[in-house]
Amino acid sequence: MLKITNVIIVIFLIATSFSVVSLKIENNNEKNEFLIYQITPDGIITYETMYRISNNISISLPKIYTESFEDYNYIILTINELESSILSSNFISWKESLGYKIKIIEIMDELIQDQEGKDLQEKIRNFLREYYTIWNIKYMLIVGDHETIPMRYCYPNPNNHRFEIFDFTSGEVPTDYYYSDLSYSDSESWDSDGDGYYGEYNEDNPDFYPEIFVGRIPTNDDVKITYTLDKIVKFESDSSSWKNNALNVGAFFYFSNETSTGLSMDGAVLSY
Ligand SMILES: [Ca+2]
Ligand SMILES: [Ca+2]
Ligand SMILES: [Ca+2]
Repeated sequence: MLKITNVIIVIFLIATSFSVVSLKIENNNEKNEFLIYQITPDGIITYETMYRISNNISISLPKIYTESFEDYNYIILTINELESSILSSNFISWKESLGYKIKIIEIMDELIQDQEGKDLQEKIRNFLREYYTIWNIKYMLIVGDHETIPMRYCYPNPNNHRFEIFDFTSGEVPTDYYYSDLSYSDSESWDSDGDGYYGEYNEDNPDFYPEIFVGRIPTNDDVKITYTLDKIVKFESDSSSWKNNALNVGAFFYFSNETSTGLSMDGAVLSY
């Protein structure tokens, strides 16, 4: 009977606390053994750790329990100096009205700076790798230019590690996709051969399947940032009919009837 009561107390404390919880057990049994649960918005998940607690001992629950209550599916990564330009726009209130849970992260935050990593890019990626499942991150918007928040520089041709500015035969290719494919550590994926050159075809092994979706507003100009974010809001919130008359032209692949000769494509007809 006491065990059941204790389990209920544990669940109650975890569910209502957002800081580290200290739990005091008071009963006369020699020892109690019970499960501690992690509760998420999706329901109750049994945490695999089982604690054995003796009389009148206080335990502090691990950080993971409290952080699991944070749920941010939309991260904005920026620097302190640009945060006000983001807050000046209607972007966050608009996205929240759509149901997104937004958190602004600055690159100097401990969450990033305390990560392992030989450069800022790897620290950012390791932060994302640690938190994308805990917070349910689905989207990250980078606000800042490439010098402020660098891309990962990759070398798809493993025999061309050369970089000369304005030389288009240089082998260096910058990409934010590095922040999107998070499945494995750098040494197991983006630089699996360990030579310090990322994304080499046939030598490194990113899996190219995104865990989160990454975009960027590539400027440090406050006015342009606010303008761009409000423009996105204006576009997304506009439901008028012109949106049904737009064709975004680009490359498309793997359509039906792809191998037919002539101009016939997949048979789709555009209406206007
Ligand atoms: Ca490599
Ligand atoms: Ca290599
Ligand atoms: Ca992946």
